Amino acid sequence: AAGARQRRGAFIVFEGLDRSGKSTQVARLVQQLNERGVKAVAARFPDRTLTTGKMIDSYLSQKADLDDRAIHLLFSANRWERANQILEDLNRGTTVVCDRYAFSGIAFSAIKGLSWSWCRAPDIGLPAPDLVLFLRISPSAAQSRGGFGDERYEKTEVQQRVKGAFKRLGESVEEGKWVELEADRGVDEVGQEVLRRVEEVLQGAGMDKEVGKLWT
Ligand code: FDM
Ligand code: MG
Repeated sequence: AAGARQRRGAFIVFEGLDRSGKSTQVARLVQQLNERGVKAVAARFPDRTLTTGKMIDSYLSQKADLDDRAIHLLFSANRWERANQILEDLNRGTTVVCDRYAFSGIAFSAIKGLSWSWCRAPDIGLPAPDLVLFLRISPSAAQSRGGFGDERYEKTEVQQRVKGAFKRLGESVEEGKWVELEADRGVDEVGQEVLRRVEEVLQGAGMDKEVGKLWT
């Protein structure tokens, strides 16, 4: 019909604690979609290859210290550096599967005592995910998966508090767009549920609409 536009790709975000299996599920989902003829690419935040990513990397690897607000804004700027690319991909019909996003941004900063609204502000207007898949795992189960490394935040106590912040975030996201999946299961079991949820989104009416803007 006149004016009909090509359906866009879906913006799928994985969130969860460290070691919850996000990276594994992102790679698996992209591969499965491609095998089914659905164009899909992976993304991740922080993207350590970008200009801001280098500074974030030295902060996380504890080579540099930064004020809590400065690092928060860098994480947000890191997303803004990629935002147009994500938008272009989606509008070309490519699905973008992302490992962490603004929800991690708020969760990890809010536990330091920065206010919720201050943490949200710099991410307002970023491309909004069509679906957030939260991989739920207890900090102790996550730790038993091979332990944490030496990066900042890779401590059970921090993960425990972040878990609480994520819970609050989930309650603030539009109905149906935040889905919690039990992650303390086999990769394939989790992956099957992931694929089912994503296919629902891809077949839904949302892909005929413009990409939303976060927190608006
Ligand atoms: N993290 C991640 C933040 O503190 N803010 C953010 O905006 C994002 C995207 O960075 F501990 C934290 C979460 C994690 C660390 O992430 C590095 P990866 O996924 O382990 O690389
Ligand atoms: Mg990590």
